[in-house]
Amino acid sequence: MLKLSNLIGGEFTPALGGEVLENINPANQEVISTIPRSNGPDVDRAVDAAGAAFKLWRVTDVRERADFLEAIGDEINIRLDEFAEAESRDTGKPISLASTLDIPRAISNFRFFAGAIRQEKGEAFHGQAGLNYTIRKPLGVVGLITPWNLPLYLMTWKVAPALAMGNAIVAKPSEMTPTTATLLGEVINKLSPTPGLYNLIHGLGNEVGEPLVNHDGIAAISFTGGTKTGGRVAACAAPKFKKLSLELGGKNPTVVFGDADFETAVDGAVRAGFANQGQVCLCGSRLLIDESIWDNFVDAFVAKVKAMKVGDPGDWETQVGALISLEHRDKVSRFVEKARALGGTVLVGGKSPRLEAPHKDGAFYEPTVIVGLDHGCEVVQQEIFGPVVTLHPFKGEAEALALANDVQYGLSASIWTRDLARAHRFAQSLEAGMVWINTWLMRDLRTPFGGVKESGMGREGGAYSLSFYSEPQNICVNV
Ligand code: TXE
Repeated sequence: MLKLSNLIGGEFTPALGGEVLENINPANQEVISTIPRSNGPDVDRAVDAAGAAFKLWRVTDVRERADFLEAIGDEINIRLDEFAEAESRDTGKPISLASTLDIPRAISNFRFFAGAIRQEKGEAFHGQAGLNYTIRKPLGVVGLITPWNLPLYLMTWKVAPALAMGNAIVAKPSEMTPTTATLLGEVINKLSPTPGLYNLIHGLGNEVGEPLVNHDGIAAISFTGGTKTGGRVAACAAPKFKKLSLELGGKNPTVVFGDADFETAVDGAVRAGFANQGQVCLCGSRLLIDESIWDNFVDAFVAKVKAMKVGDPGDWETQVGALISLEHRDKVSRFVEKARALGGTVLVGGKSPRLEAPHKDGAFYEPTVIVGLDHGCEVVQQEIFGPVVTLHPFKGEAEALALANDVQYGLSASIWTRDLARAHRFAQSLEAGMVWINTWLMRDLRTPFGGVKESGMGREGGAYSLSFYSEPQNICVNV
C-alpha cells in the first residue's frame, strides 16, 4: 500500500512517532494510503527547516521567484491527469470536476501570482514630510491550513502568493485529502532552488494544526475550514498577535427575481446548489424565489436536479460523486431528517442512492431539494455543506433582502434578474463579501475573496494576498 510521507527540508520522512492514519476513498471505502500521524515535534522540525530556507529565499529577486512559480504551474500541468485522479480518489468528487476545475485552477494560481509579482508597483509619498517610499517585506515562515473540499485548489491559493512574497511554508492539508499536497511537494522538490521552502506535515487538526498555530516560529496563519475550527484557530493565534486570514463557512442565498432569464437562472441555481456535492463554501444552499414565478421555477429546478447523474466519480458522465466521508454523509442525512421533522417536504432526493459494487457502501447522497421550512430553523440557518438546497418564496425586493441577510454567515450571494438597477442596488445591500449577478463562481483572481460576519476575516486574492503575505515598511528620507 502507498505510504505518504511528511516533507521536511526537502526530505520525505515519516512522523517521528512512527504512527500512521488511513486515507480512505469515500466512494468505495478502500484504504488508498497511509499518512504520518504527526504531532508537535514534527511541526518543530518543519518550522526549523522552513526558517533556514527563508533566510535564502527572502533575498531572491522577483524574477527568480516568478520563474519558479511558473515552473511549478507547468510541471503540474504536465502531470494534470495524475493530480486529478488523486484528487478524485481522495475526495470522491467526479473526475470531470477535478480535471476541469480543481487542478487547472491550481495551475492558474501559480501562473497568476507569477504574473502579479512581475507587475507589482511600489508606493512613494512626497510633498508633505520628506520623501517616503514603502517596500513590502516577507513575513517569515507561514502556516497554511486547508480543508478537504477543494484540496489542491485552496492549498495553492495560499502557497503561490506566500512563496511569491518571499516566505517559506509549513503546510497542513486536511487529513482526509493528503495526496495532492504531497504530489505538490514532489513538484516543488524537483524545481526548488532551496530545500525547505515548502514543508508538509500530515496529521490531525488538534495534533498538527494547533501546534502549528501556536508555534513561536510561525509569523502568520492562513486557514480555510469550518467556522467553529476558525474560532479555535483565532483564539490560539490572538495572544501571539499573529497575522491571520480566515476563510470560513457560508450559507449563501441564490436570489431569483421574476424577470430573470428563466433557463439561465435555473441552470445557475442548480450549479450553485450542487457543485462538488454542495461542498463548496460558496454554494447557494438557500434558493429564494420570487412568488410570481414560484411554481414554474420550482418544477424546472426539481426536474434538473432529478436528472443529475449520481455515482462513480471515475465516470466522466457523473455529475454528483461521493461526499467526503460516511460520517459527513450521516451528518447531511441528519439535517434532512430534521427538516422532515420540522414539517419540510423533500421534493427530490433525501436519501442515499442504491449503487452497484464497488460503490454500494460509498458515502453518496442524492441531491436534495426541500420546501416548506421556516427560514429561522436550524436546517436553513446552519451550514450543511452537502447536496441540500432549501427553497423559499419571497414577495418584493425588501422581503428578499431581509431573507438573504438573515443568517450568521456572509460569504457570497448570487442574484438573477434582468433589471440591472435593481441588481446593483440589491447587491450593495447584501451582507456578503462577494456577490454575483446572473452568474455564480465566476472568478477574476485579482478580486478580493472572503466574507463578513461569521464567514471569516480578511481577504485573499490578487493584491490582497500579496499584502497578507508581506509587511509594509516605510522609509522616510529628509530631502
Ligand atoms: O473542517 P475543519 P472539517 C465546514 C463544513 C464542514 C465543517 C467541518 O461545514 O462540515 O466545516 O469540516 C484543521 N487547529 N467546512 O471538520 O475541522 C483540519 O485538520 C488547527 C467549510 O473537515 O475546519 C483541516 O486541515 N487546525 C469549509 C482544516 O483545519 C485544525 C471547508 C479544516 O478542518 C484544528 C471545510 C485546530 N484545532 C469544512 N482542527 C470551507 N469554508 O470551505 C482542525 N484543523
